[in-house]
Amino acid sequence: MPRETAVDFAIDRVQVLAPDGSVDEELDPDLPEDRLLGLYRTMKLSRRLDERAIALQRRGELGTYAPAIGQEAAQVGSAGALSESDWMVTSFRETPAYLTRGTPPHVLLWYAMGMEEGAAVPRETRNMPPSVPVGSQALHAAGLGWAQEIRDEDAATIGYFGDGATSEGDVYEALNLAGVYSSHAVFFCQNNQYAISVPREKQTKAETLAQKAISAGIEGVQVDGNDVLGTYAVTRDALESARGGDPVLVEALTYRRSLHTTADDPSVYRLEEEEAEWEARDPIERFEAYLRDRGALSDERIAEIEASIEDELAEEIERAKEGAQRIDPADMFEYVYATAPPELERQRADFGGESDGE
Ligand SMILES: Cc1ncc(C[n+]2csc(CCOP(=O)(O)OP(=O)(O)O)c2C)c(N)n1
Repeated sequence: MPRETAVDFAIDRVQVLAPDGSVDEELDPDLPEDRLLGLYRTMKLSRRLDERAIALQRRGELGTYAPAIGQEAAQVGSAGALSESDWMVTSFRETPAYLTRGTPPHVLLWYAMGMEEGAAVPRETRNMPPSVPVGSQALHAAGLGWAQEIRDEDAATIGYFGDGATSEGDVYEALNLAGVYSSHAVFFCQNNQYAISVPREKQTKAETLAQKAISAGIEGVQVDGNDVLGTYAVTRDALESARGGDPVLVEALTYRRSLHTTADDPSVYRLEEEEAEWEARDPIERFEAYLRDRGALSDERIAEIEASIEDELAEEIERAKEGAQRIDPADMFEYVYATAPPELERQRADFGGESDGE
């Protein structure tokens, strides 16, 4: 029997807004100017919140915090493409995505302050709380997306995880299950080049992470993760596909410009030259230059936006600190289950907390 190609695969890479400011007309999502400015403000808000959170941690006012500096376009573009009926599953670095979905900064700070209320899922939102176990987010997204398929919902679920997570069996299992059961999942892998100190090259010999979709028989695509128009357009299409029962794996190529968490020092495992290279590709600066070019932003307008962000964060940080006065360890039994299982009720009773009897 002759040897022949059984199946041929290809992985596309998408970029809409190039670093030189040029826009691919065909792929441009053509968002109205107020939407573009909204995305820009959220990216800036997230950057500033991360900076303030690191400072708060250094002063002992916050627990461990994982900043998303450098990853704002990947998250704001993708979360910006979600509709209200879509679910979002996050790991521990999704401040920009939460802000895009309307979670106020003080709630994100509560979580980092150890206040359980910061992990509540209010009825009106469809955002899961952060899930720290690496790779778990893919399983949660596959399951939620499967439920959407069973219920015949016109909605999808996005699951955020990192390049390191793609080495976990959980992610392969999630991709596989999603394919077989037509889960409405979009697996959004932020390839920020490092899993703490482990570089992308040590993670896998595969040329792309997107091609891991192929083994599950689902679509995989790469996008320039520092291009907010690109991440929006690719995620919008992936969500559309997922709502119809065809899950997608998106690999967003980006860079974690700051610390893994406040417990990390990247200078011991990566070179300044590399950091400088990615600084030049900063997602906020790229988008800002584009918005200036099309006349949507001026020095004056930027100063106004920055001032409004400072005011908002001053208030939000105050609110977070006030709320944190109410931290009650017994709250660890709250917010996860609508009806707590008996074992948890037993632990709650041992702990001495009140049971609400649900
Ligand atoms: C199952 C599991 N193993 C190990 C850890 C410790 N840990 C936390 S973050 C991390 C690296 C994750 O890297 P990546 O998936 O690339 O995401 P990033 O942190 O870069 O956003 C590890 C090993 C964990 N949280 N969960």
